[in-house]
Amino acid sequence: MLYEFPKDFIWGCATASYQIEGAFNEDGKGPSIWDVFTHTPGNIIDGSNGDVACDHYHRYAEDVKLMETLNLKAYRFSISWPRIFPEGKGSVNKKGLDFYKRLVDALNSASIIPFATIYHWDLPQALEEKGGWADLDTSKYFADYSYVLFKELGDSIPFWITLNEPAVFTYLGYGIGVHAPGKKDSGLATKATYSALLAHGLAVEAYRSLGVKGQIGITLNLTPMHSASNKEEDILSARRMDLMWNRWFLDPIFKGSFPQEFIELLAKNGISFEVDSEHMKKISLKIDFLGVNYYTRNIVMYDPKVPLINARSIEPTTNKTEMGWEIYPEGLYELLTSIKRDYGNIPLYITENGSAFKDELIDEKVDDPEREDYLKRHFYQAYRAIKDGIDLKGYFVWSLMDNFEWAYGYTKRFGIVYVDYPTQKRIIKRSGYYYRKVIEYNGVEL
Ligand code: IFM
Repeated sequence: MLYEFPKDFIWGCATASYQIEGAFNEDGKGPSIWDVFTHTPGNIIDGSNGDVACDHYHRYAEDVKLMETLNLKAYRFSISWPRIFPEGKGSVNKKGLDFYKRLVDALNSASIIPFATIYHWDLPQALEEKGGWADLDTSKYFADYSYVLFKELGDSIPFWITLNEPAVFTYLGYGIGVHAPGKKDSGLATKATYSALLAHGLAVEAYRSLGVKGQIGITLNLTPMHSASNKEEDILSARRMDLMWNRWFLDPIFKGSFPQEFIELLAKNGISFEVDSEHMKKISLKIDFLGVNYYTRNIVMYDPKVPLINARSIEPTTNKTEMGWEIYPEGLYELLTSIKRDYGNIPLYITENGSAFKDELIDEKVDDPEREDYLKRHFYQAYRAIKDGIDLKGYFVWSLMDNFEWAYGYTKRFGIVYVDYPTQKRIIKRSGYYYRKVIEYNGVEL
């Protein structure tokens, strides 16, 4: 049976600048925190970096053709801040801006709707040296950078996403140090969450001030947190995990306040957290949509050894992807319906969903039934949510093509297109052909 999606449903794929572009030091681009982090031995599992990645900077035209072959209606990409402002602020690097103009022109000519993410983790290193996201000034520089993008590209890009997954780049980058800039300090991480949210708000304000025709939102990685048992300590642990990863970001944006319960937990752990009411007004400025990145749920248990939240997620032993993440499609339905219940019927886009599996190139083909199955089951849950009145408007598969998976380097492949890195050849996987059919039928067959 074919489960059909609404007529104007937007099917797309997503990528991010550092993960695919390469050309890390070309045409005046300045270094980003990821250039510095990957060039420091020991940070990336396979010792690799994004210097070349998928060489998309030089191959974007070929990649847009690939998107046409896949029938994509939209493409979500990110803009590299240090390509536009090599030092993070100051004067614009015209050559960097021109790259995105060429890309967006190619997309528009192919009738593929551009969704631009302003920040997907590649902070200019020069700003990190001034304190990075732990410094409030970064929010202001981000707003200035966004303003330039809206002015230069606002007419040709109808959808803007301020930040991708602020929880990940702040907690992993400043709290536990497994992402750039590699800092390990919960206090700094908390400050970084605040400046990141303020940056988002200031960018929304800049967008509205220009009166450009289009929409603006933010992308959050949201994870249903399930308690490992009925024991009170596990239930409370799951609650703290939810507060830290989900509500710490949703509440300020949609309710105009940070969860008091978590502020108290921070205080008990010696982390002070000051909130300025003027900032809160900016952070909670109305947005046009929420981008949701969904990959899995977490099953959470009490663990006194984990600082601050005394909670950890249990690693699944079966039914998981190469990332070790449980395959749990029902969580997508649960998440979408809980957003409506707790925050209202906000227009939503799934801005990322996908999976890493061991792919093998055999006779120029990649047979990846697990990824096809993963996608199919998640599409069905999205369908259910729409049927139940959720205002879900689009779905972006992560990722268009295999790419640099942060601390995992090139060891994990998320693409529906295989990238043969030595030759840079793109080969559409079985899941890519499957997705093309889903788009053609505007529905999922089960
Ligand atoms: O590759 C990342 C992406 O950059 C952000 N969201 C999760 C993906 C898979 O880990």
